[in-house]
Amino acid sequence: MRPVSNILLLLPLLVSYPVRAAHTHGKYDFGQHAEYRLRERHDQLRYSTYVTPLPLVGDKPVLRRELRDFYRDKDSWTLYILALNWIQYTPQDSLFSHYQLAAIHGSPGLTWGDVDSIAGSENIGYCTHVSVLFPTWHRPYMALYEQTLYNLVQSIAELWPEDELEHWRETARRFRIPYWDWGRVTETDKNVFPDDIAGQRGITAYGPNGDQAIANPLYSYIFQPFNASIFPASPWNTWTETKRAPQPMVETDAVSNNSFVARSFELSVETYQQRLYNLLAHYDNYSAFSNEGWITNSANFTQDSIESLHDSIHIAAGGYFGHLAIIGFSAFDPFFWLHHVNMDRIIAMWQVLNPDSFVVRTPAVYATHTSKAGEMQDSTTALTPFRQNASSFWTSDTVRDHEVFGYTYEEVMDKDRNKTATWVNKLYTAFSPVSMRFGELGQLHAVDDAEPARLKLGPEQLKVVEGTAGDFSRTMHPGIPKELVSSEQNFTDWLANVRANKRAYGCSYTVYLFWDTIPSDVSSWPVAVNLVGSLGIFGTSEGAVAGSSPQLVSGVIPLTSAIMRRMSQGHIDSLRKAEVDTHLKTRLKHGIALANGTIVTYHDWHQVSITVFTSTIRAPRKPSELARYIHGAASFTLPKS
Ligand SMILES: *[C@@H]1O[C@H](CO)[C@@H](O)[C@H](O)[C@H]1NC(C)=O
Ligand SMILES: *[C@@H]1O[C@H](CO)[C@@H](O)[C@H](O)[C@H]1NC(C)=O
Ligand SMILES: *[C@@H]1O[C@H](CO)[C@@H](O)[C@H](O)[C@H]1NC(C)=O
Ligand SMILES: *[C@@H]1O[C@H](CO)[C@@H](O)[C@H](O)[C@H]1NC(C)=O
Ligand SMILES: *[C@@H]1O[C@H](CO)[C@@H](O)[C@H](O)[C@H]1NC(C)=O
Ligand SMILES: *[C@@H]1O[C@H](CO)[C@@H](O)[C@H](O)[C@H]1NC(C)=O
Ligand SMILES: *[C@@H]1O[C@H](CO)[C@@H](O)[C@H](O)[C@H]1NC(C)=O
Ligand SMILES: *[C@@H]1O[C@H](CO)[C@@H](O)[C@H](O)[C@H]1NC(C)=O
Ligand SMILES: [Cu+2]
Repeated sequence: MRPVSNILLLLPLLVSYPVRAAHTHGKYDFGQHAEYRLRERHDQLRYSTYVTPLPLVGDKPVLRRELRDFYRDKDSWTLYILALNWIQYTPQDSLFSHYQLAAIHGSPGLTWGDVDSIAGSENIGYCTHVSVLFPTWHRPYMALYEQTLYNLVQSIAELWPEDELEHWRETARRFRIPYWDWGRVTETDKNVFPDDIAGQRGITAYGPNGDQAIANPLYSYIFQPFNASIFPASPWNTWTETKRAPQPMVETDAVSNNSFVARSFELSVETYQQRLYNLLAHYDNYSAFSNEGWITNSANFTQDSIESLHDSIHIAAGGYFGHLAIIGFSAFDPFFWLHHVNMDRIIAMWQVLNPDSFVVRTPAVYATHTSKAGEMQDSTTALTPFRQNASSFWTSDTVRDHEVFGYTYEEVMDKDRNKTATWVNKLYTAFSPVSMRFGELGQLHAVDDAEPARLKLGPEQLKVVEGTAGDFSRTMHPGIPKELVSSEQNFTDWLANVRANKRAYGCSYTVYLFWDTIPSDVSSWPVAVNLVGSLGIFGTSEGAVAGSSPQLVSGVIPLTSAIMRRMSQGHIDSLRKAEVDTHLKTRLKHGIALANGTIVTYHDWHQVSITVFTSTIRAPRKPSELARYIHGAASFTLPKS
């Protein structure tokens, strides 16, 4: 798009690569000649800011894989790490640097690819939130990122010696970006958050120029160079790299605590998995599923949304003060991309299950770089700044089928409802009475007639579902008699519906539920052993001033698994509604913490309400069928203190 003279192509010769002295590990050194070739290739990208489909392999779209599976494929991993490291160390003035790709999303509000801002939106990103375009806008965004890495990977593969070239070229052709499934629980992958992969600052990377110590591109992004003025406040304007759960919290020399993040995911995967299962099984309307805007006519049973669940993951992975927990800073953290590719996979799964429901005309709640709040959005709205060609931007209609970009996911590759449903049952029922049902049917290992032949989950995954895996003590509750949980193949599902004002505090915040006592030290809340669940809300400073209208959003904290654990510990005798309600009323405590670790006193709870909702759910009769909502009723609203 941007006219570039040939002279510019010579510039790379003169560019030197800043490696910050403060960091002992840095950029992979490909060698002088190779660096030049790569830089030249990377710079050629600026001829086009189109997002284009990646080449198929064997006439088929290529699978995007889960981070931990991808990690075990050592050569693909090598190419991925080298390409990530390269874009992170590409100077920030390049359109295809990690910095500028991330800046499309939020801060500092750059104009990308000459797609200009409207007046008043100069300082905000292009991303759409609380919007029917939330799922579809991020699809070409991830594709642009994938295409950038893919192009680099093709060039990096060329740097190996002649006798290895064919192998590396073949590996490169199959390159697609990985995703992080934060709902995945297996015995081999003990950490839901892959602390073992992302937790060390430095790693040894293999490459065409041998093994080298480099900065781990999944640990942080180190700004190139750091510009304090893009961050309005302390501590971010003192931090030269992205951080997760930084300790000591606001100090300039704070260090990410990835093991804290890992611990909080270990405790919360139970609620994330129940939310995900419910979203896939019970939400059949795109408007309710797609975003967290409180759709007033939405039933009490569909108060959650994929966007709200996505917010919770962001805030948990960022921790107090972490970049991921702040909407405008989040894309700088390398985990943003892994999380959003997973979001895209979940959305693709939902689409296979609900092929007929999609974007309907709805007004935008928030402004973006190119659009005003209140503007109507529909399936033909341009998803800026992602161009399809010289005359068109991608739209929700043109990205409706993800395969248009040349990738797919194992769970949706056949676009067969029964196969996708089977995957949902296999992957996300470890903390649901649904797994009891499968255990009873003896169908965990049985190959259903509709089961995809490719379904090859290891025995370790199934063991978890059976509740026999030693380390997963929070897993489904061995020893609870089935009669106490379900009758006529139905079971009762408990949810806490949370309605809140996104603008209440001018920053992100989290609603927490605990059993019995609220821990006094707020920094321990995400990892408290008596945590029932939490709901993270991506707050905005917009309209935080008095008199501005509230932006109501809704989300859900599932309670069923926590109640069953309570029962297995002897606190409740049965799952009869009256008994459980009494227990919840007297023993469930709730608190709110802001992203900066401030506890909100009840006096300052603005427009936050938590209502317990119970429903009767029909368990599936076979693995290719999902649980079904039958009826439900609001039980009671939690008192403020
Ligand atoms: C730093 O960021 C500010 C705000 O975006 C911008 O105006 C300024 O030009 C940047 N400085 C440098 C050296 O890039
Ligand atoms: C990091 O988090 C872990 C797990 O919660 C905790 O045990 C450890 O003390 C924390 N480290 C620091 C430096 O805060
Ligand atoms: C949803 O629950 C609220 C109480 O929290 C109740 O007032 C309302 O009638 C319920 N709506 C529906 C559609 O059942
Ligand atoms: C989904 O809900 C929206 C908003 O309430 C409505 O306009 C649309 O018709 C519904 N879609 C389907 C497929 O029912
Ligand atoms: C650009 O893409 C649109 C939408 O698919 C298509 O209708 C149009 O013909 C294309 N234009 C060019 C110049 O290729
Ligand atoms: C999916 O399963 C249902 C029954 O559970 C069956 O009627 C239907 O034919 C299956 N569809 C496909 C495409 O296999
Ligand atoms: C169980 O589910 C069936 C529908 O599948 C329904 O007819 C029946 O009333 C439910 N039983 C109870 C106790 O809710
Ligand atoms: C935390 O954020 C709130 C709202 O922005 C602010 O009022 C409060 O002073 C902050 N507290 C700390 C310790 O930074
Ligand atoms: Cu996000």
